[in-house]
Amino acid sequence: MSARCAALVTSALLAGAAPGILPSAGLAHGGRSHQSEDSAPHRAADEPALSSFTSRATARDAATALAAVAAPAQDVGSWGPVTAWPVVGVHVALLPNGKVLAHDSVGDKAAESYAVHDHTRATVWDPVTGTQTPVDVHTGFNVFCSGLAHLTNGSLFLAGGNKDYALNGIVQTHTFNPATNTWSLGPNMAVGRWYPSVTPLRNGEMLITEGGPDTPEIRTNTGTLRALSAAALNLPLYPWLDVAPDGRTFYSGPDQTMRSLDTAGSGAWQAYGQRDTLNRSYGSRALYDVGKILVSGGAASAADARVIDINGATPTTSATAPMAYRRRQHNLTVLADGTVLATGGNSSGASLVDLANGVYPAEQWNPATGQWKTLAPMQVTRQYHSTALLLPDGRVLSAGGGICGTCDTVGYLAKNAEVFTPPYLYKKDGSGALATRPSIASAPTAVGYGAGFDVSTPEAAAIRKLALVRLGAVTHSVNMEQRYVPLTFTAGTGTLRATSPVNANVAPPGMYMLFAIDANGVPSQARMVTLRQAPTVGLTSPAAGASYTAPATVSLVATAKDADGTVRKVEFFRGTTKLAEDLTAPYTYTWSAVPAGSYSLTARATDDLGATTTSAARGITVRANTPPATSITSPLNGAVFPRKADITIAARATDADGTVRKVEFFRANGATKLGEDLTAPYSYRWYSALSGTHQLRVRATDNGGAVTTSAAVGITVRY
Ligand SMILES: [Cu+2]
Repeated sequence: MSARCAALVTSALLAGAAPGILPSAGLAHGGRSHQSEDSAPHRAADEPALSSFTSRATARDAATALAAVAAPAQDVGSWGPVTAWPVVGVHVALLPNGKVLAHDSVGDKAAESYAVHDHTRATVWDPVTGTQTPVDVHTGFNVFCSGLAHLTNGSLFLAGGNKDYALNGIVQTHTFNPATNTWSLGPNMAVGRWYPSVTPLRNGEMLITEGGPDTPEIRTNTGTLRALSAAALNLPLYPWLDVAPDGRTFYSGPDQTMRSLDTAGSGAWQAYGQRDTLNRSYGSRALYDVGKILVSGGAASAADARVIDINGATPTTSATAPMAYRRRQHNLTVLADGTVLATGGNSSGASLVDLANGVYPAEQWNPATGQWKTLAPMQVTRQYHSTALLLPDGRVLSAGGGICGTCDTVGYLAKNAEVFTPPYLYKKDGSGALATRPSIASAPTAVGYGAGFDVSTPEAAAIRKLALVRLGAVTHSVNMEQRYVPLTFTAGTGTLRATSPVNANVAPPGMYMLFAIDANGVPSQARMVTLRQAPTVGLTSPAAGASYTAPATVSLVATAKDADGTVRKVEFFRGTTKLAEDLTAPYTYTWSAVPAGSYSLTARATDDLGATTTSAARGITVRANTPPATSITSPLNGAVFPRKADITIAARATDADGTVRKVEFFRANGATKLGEDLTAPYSYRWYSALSGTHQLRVRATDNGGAVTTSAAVGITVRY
């Protein structure tokens, strides 16, 4: 298990402002002293005091930073107002509807301060209207310090959380459904996790790593969990993991050794060389292009940044310019144009928070030049438990900070957020006005891999770049899934013909923002697009070209699989007419009483994201059935027998297009059955025949079930 519990590290550095304003429970945390703090009851009235203390203690630094980066918004961007939030943005995730899910803990103070952890404060923030909708977790658990990432359908999957004041992890998994704003519990993990990472995989599965237990677990596409029992490995908390172009999951930090994890079967790790010499604890990373990762900062507030290229057989690293500011506890965020934004952090190397050494200016890294550019400064210092998230309008949410022992000690609480408008959204004419954005008039809501698709935009001729950006899910300086995927395209009139990512290694299945960027570098509003693999389906029965005799019974059997999800149903068709559907494997249907004809049979599979695939057709022939011919050969019509005679009735029966299955013998003109014979020669011996006159008949049945009744033969048995 990893070196644990950074939240317990105390590195209190009081800012210059009056310490008398500090809230009451500002005791330093150390070792096992939580109980003593628990005895000091938490007062809700402290909360605004904590927030306002933070603002006042840092106001002068923020103002100094603002004065130092005085340039027009077209060059350095701008920050919106600081708005109070109902929760601290410790964990934030973009939802498919463009809103943001945020959650923190049971209260504003360090988790060690609360004896009971039976719920979580959570909110859905609408960046368009600014409204907050409470969506607290009431499953009985605190998902503070969980890992979180998007399922392929856009729901959030959370692993672990905070069990108690001793900061033990929980075994629970949760899912947040953004369509209903509801939480549900998933299966329990083998061991509790606190500070785990969740990584969406190429096949729609979710990888859960660390947070205590060293054995990774996988959430399968049916929602169950399995352990990667051969891949136990001690990694730092909140490890940095991303699916690489080779399909494995690449580990880029925060410690130095680079690794790849094959998540198939019971799992297997491969270790490579060192990324660099820094243990980038509370640094940050961003996958800003296919197989390319930027890492920056961390350790003792390093300025150093590196690029890792994981496109080849072994990863290669290269230096890139250092940030202008040393940072730890900052966030890296890929922007709509593929540049990377660094926000927040501290410059002193303080483990969690240092109010006197917050880094206020944002910086933007350009992958084309490898250079950072200093941008406008934020207004609230955002350090431990702060987050940043790219929004569908190309702006960046910057939220949170606080909720830790050291935070309480130094008076740090940032229960608020501010939104950064990057330079690319401003006109370049010095007017300070927002640029006219290109627009995406329409785009498909879902596309497969390596497929062409059309994006309609009135500005088609001006579009220079088209890209998918995966919805972010961020906590503790770790965006668990951000990924920038440029798309190739050709411009037509009002339309861009784009090609989707070649495979799920380049862009794991799930939801992405589609941005179009024009010649001025201005991004459109994003459209949400789901990448998904269609299911595969085939008919295994009937055999191709099989022939039947009418009325036929045809057994249809299909196999169906979905590489990045689950099969929801298989439908069976004759031509365009649906025969039936089966929701569960094995997928079967028995088609009965099929009349003569030629039929083209197909099966159509639908997966959990609504993608469908129709199988290759199988042709069958059902031939009309010629009925058998039959007649009584003996006795002859008009024959007369003595009383109680034993009479042998013999019949001939043939079938031109098959075989005779049976011949039945009757008297009373077919009303009374005497007996039957299954094999030729067909006969029946009628012992002690009844006195009187009889009309004898036989009835032949063939292999297709067709029946022919013979002409009657009249006989007399004397009294
Ligand atoms: Cu935490």
